Amino acid sequence: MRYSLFSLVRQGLNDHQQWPRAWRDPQPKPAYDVVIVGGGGHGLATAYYLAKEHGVTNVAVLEKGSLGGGNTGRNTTVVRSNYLRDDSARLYEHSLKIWEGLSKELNFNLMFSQRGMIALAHTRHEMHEMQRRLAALRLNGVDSEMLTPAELRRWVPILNPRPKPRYELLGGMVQRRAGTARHDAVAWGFARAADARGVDIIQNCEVTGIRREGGRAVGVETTRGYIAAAKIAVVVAGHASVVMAMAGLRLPIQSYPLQALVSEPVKPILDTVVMSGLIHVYVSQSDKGELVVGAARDGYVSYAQRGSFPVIEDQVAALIELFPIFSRLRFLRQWAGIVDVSPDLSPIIGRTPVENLFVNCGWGTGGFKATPGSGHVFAHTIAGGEPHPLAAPFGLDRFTTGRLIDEGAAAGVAH
Ligand code: FAD
Ligand code: PYC
Repeated sequence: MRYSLFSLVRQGLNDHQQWPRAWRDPQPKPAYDVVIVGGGGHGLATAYYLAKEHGVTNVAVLEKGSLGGGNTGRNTTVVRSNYLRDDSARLYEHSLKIWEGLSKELNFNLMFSQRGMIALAHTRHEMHEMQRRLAALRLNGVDSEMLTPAELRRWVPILNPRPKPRYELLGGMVQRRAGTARHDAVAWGFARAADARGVDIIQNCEVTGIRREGGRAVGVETTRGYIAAAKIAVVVAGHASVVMAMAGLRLPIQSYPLQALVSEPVKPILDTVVMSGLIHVYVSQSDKGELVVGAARDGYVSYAQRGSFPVIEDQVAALIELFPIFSRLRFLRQWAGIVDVSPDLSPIIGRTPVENLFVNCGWGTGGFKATPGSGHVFAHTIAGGEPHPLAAPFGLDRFTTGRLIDEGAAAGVAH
């Protein structure tokens, strides 16, 4: 079929009119069975699984801004499950398995791309850590393999070609089922599917207080009035301490900015995700052609959700150390999200000392990959009042029992 320029413009304009809303825009009701605070991927996934798996549909998701405007829309989209500890490997692998069928389940293209993720080793210590992790992953049935320097260079020929680079390449570890997904689509896909099952998604509705009667949480104060709730689930990532303080609880969480940046789009040059813990940078290429680059979190706790030049300078220096070919690339945007870091670098999922108040936080720099799995186990925990078996080790009580899940080495480059 041939189109004139005029008919293309006319069709473009016409076809973009009167689209149905992907989700409704309801007024908040006076009361719900479950109020979820936070309309990021985790909150929306929780709402979806509450409705789908547990038949709990009298649910509101309250979001202070727009859906996915927090870390969900600010992250660098790496999805993987190659964690060291048994509890973490099981939880993240549960999530990765859901990712593998999620576009179909939600009937929404999440652009999930299992292009693999390679972690580089530049020191003997890193090689030992990887070999130890590989053994643990195999015991947990999670795919991963070591790569020799020659295999690395065959797969990623643009790695620093100098015979004696400042950071030697001793080897690497790849998870082939790892990859990336389109972050906004994850929020939109879960939102549309939750809405279709009756969940009220309410944007521009900030929770400003949590009302308690004795030891029970009974509702939330919001910028759109008071909403009563039989159960309240707080899923606000970097703002977890702030919101939980409204219920009188102090969390073992520190909040830091984590920055990232993207380049101008270029032709396909990198078909996997590459991460260096030592040099502190990771990079992948988006489907648009942009290089998506991130690095360590800021050195100081802060709620300042913006990029800064010193961090960007370090990121770019590290990038060029690994990939000299990018030295003339122009960068287009930089930004930050506020990440919620727990003492053992593992999430907190479950009940709290306040009855009917649940929390899901502490994913730090690595929760995007967990979005579907986190929502799935959290919904189970809220619906039944008892932790899902995969979530049970991640309760708040571990900071008093001492049963920590230390993911210092496997949590990614960014901690
Ligand atoms: P969010 O998406 O932040 O959602 C929480 C929502 O709560 C926000 O929309 C916020 O507006 C809302 N909220 C806060 N306070 C209130 C209130 N009082 N009332 C109502 N709503 C409120 N993870 C990976 O796995 N892979 C990566 O490659 C990766 N890269 C990252 C790169 C960067 C730069 C950043 C910042 C993070 C990265 N992460 C990554 C981490 C990941 O983004 C997060 O762990 C994950 O997205 C958290 O999802 P969430 O739904 O819990 O939080
Ligand atoms: O957890 O894999 C990760 C990650 C990559 C970038 C930031 N976090």
